[in-house]
Amino acid sequence: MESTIKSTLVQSLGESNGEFVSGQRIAEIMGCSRTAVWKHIEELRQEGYVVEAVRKKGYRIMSSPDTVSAIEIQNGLKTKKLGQHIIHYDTIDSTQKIAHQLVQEGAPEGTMVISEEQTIGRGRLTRNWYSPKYTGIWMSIILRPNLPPVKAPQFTLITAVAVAKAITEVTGLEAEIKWPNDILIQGRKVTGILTELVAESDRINAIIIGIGMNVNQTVEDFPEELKTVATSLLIEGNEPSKRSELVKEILIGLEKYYALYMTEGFYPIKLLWESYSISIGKQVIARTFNETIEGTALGITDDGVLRLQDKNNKIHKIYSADIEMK
Ligand code: BT5
Repeated sequence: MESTIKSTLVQSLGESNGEFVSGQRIAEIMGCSRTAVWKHIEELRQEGYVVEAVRKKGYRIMSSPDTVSAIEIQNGLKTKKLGQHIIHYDTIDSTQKIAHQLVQEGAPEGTMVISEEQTIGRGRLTRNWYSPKYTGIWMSIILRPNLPPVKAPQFTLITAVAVAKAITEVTGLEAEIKWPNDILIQGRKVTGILTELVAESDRINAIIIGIGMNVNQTVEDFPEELKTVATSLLIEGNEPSKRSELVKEILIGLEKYYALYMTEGFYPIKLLWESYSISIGKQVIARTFNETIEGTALGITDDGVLRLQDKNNKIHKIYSADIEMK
């Protein structure tokens, strides 16, 4: 079915909040005949929607398929920019890679790429990100803040707050942030964030925020090497979650915190971030590009840099590292 027709149909049914909508009413909204409405409803059913049809009452959606299509995400999405333009794939190598191409083509702020599966999902440096089909959220969002490039790492922390909050809102689970880019539940990684910068010498052209979230995987779904370090919302909460709901919450939160950051600076984000942080006050090992430092994580600076105190009381500023909790 053509996506605009489908989108209007899903929306007109969705807005009635579970009430029936008459075939006549849908036909008026869509500007087509009642027979055409019936045909489109049949097509929706073939795509996994459960639609109840009752004579003289009309139609209502009983359940939607768990996809992260643009239609599912944009249905009822109340953001101004983020997610207003979505490119959805069934399978792709990496949403991050596509987002880079879109940046070069001049894609507007808020453009988002999302895929049901990634075949070459990537983490930081040259690491892989395991992104199996239909069970997680693999998405990249393009932002175009008018800021100097040094500010880019703060976007990982802004995103972390939005993601941790979205998890709690949708599932009730308590998510914690491990500096800089991990979201953990019960000490295991449920989400990774990858912030990439496209910049000219003194100004950001675009920031591409990649978010990988494990949602409906079981323990058996993870490869051996991830079984003890990774987790999913299903494993932690014993209930499947609707991925599109989570994406909506992430977009709403990210738009809100991004606006807050652009008007008031990093300080209010820092306070929120600290309320979710697991590393502060703990003994950690930080592996940076060229050294390994052990010490106490004191907190983050007003720029989002980690402050680490070693056993000789020397305070180190860590801009980028992998953190191991002791
Ligand atoms: C990250 O890297 O945590 C950033 C992950 C970003 C993934 C998103 S998905 C959408 C977008 N498109 C992409 O291609 N990427 C982004 P890092 O901190 O380097 O962590 C990578 C490490 O996490 C790996 O070396 C594994 O040990 C582990 N890992 C891999 N897949 C995982 C998964 N699904 N869940 C938990 N841990 C995983």
